[in-house]
Amino acid sequence: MTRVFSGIKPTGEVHLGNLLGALQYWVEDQHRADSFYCVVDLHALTTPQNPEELRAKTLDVARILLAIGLDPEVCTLFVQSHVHEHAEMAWLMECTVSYGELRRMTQFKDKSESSEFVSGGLFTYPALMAADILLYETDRVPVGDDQRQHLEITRDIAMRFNSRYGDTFVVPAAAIPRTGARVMDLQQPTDKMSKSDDSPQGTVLVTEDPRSIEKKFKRAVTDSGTEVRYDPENKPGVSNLLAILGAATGRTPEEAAKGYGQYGPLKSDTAEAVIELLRPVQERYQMLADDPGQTAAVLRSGADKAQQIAASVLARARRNIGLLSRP
Ligand code: ATP
Ligand code: LTN
Repeated sequence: MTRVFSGIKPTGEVHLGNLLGALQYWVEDQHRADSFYCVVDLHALTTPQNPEELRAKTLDVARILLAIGLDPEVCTLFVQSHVHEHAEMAWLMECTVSYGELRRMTQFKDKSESSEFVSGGLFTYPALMAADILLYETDRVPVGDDQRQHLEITRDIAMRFNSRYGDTFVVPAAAIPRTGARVMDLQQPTDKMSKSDDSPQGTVLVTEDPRSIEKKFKRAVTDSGTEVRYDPENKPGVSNLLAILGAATGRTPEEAAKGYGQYGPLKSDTAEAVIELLRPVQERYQMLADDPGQTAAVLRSGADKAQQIAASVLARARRNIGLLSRP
């Protein structure tokens, strides 16, 4: 069976970009592949976090993943730091990737330019991500378009390790959806919707109240002119609404554009489609919030299951790279 692995950081709140660009595919994949989904708390540490908030967010993101439809009977859901093999494997990856390769990562450039404190971990972030993926003999990694470069570097690391030290890792493929792959900020439609950027009016949260969602879409920045057409280059605002409407209703943005002559109805229909998409998710989220033990139990058995695989792949990598086994 195909093995799928993906991760989400417990920084900020889960938003519509996460859902349409990645998480909805996780839910689909769990039924056709052996799927591992991870709340990557070690990756969150690459930027300074408040300890209490990080702990709470880690549990909260797991709850949201269950609410959107991940079924712990079918897939494996766990927290990255609960399986210590990730941190250890990351070191082997850091020593396999080159400085030049890391320096070319655009996410590092973007994030480091806008931060006061740039950690060493932010720079070596892709090595930890490669460790996550390679530990599970992953065939396919469903991610949003922004992760394309990180997937490429993971493949390069795997191939280099295999050619230096013998066959050790499965070389994974990216699975990037065509529609919804990059949901943009409603106020700045040339930037991606993001958890950690400070743009509350441009970001729609998965747990957000319907009235507030409606307001945000009503105030979404559109483009000059009045024509409704999918043209991300010249009409980024309208195209983003069409991409969201399409992804929320299972159509392409071009199909979603049909029949609209004005921006107003497009905005209200998009808001309605999003509210309907989120309604059952929010109901389940509330039920899980009322019973925190349920999510904790899922994470405990998820970590046990993940660790069995991670430990055996790490042992193979340690052996092949030449580390002496503990006598
Ligand atoms: P941050 O803003 O802190 O970088 P993020 O919102 O990008 O976080 P992640 O935890 O890094 O979220 O990503 C989880 C998944 O969501 C990834 O597969 C990522 O590609 C996808 N994703 C994130 N933002 C968007 C977006 N605006 N459009 C589509 N997919 C997205
Ligand atoms: N870097 C990713 C999160 C992430 C991930 C992974 C995704 C960490 N490890 C492994 C897929 C597979 C991000 O910023 N969205």
